[in-house]
Amino acid sequence: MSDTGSDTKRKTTTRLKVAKPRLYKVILVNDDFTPREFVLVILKAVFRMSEEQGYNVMMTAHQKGKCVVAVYSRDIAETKAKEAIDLAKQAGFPLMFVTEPED
Ligand code: NFA
Repeated sequence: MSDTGSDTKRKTTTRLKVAKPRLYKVILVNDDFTPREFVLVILKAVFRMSEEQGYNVMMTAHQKGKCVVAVYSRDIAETKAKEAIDLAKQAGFPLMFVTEPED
C-alpha cells in the first residue's frame, strides 16, 4: 500500500521572491562654515573619490544645497556618514551627511 501520510509527505511550496536589500544614498549637505578643501579631503578619504569626482560633488552641494555622494547597503551608508561627520567634528566643522533609502 502506498503511504501518503503526513509523516512522509514533503512540503513542496517554494518562495517565488525574496526581497532585495534596499540601497541607501549618502547625501552631502551644504553649510556656510566648512572649507571647500576640507570637504574634498573627507570625500577622498571616506568615500574614495578622485580629486575631480570630489570637487564636482562638493561644488554641486555648495551650489544646490546637497548632493548624492554614493549608494551603499544601509549598514555601510550609515557607517560612512558617521565616520565623515565625526572627522569633521574633530576638526571643528559642522559638516553634515545624511542617509536615505533609494526609491
Ligand atoms: N559652502 C562651503 C563654503 O563655502 C563649502 C561646502 C561645500 C560645505 C559642500 C559643505 C558642503 N566654504
